[in-house]
Amino acid sequence: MKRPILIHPDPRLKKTAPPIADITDDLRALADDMLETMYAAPGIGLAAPQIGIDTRLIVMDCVKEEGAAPRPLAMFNPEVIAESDARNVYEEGCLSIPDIYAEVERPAEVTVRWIDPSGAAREETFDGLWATCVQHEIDHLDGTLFIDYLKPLKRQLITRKMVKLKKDRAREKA
Ligand code: K1U
Ligand code: ZN
Repeated sequence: MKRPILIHPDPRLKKTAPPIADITDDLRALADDMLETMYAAPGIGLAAPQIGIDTRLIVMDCVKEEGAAPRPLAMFNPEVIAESDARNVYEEGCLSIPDIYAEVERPAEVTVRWIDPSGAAREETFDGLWATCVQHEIDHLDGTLFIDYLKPLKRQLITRKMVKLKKDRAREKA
């Protein structure tokens, strides 16, 4: 089932989500809903707080090549356990901040540990877009948005735009 995505500003996007104790069938179904929501958006990642769920679950699939097999990942309690000194700048977007893109600098490579839907512990080193995306998604679990890395004035301008967008959308619905 596709879920509605929260738009910034929203207090639910600014919280630190608590860890998951057990991978239940309900959480596996939530991961499936998040993947469906992400692909439909379309996007390459999604974090549970973006659909108003206060828990440490992210999904992503950064396969971009036309005709390549998809690689959906659902990560419970993901954590960065190592990062490269080398940095990478990528123009990021966010499904909670539609149509806004800005350059953000982050570690070029990160090693992430997480629990997969079967309950198994996994570890992998990501680079390129995968590294950017997994850091962006883990940030969501800690209440951080990519605009938090921008200068305050730019962040304020974007926030004002989003307030207007939300008002316009609410008016269209009424
Ligand atoms: O977390 C999110 O809001 C999802 C976000 C992930 C992300 C994008 C770019 C850099 C870092 C993290 C998105 O998916 S925004 C949409 C997007 O990037 C995209 C949409 C369609 C095709 C390809 C990319
Ligand atoms: Zn985002």
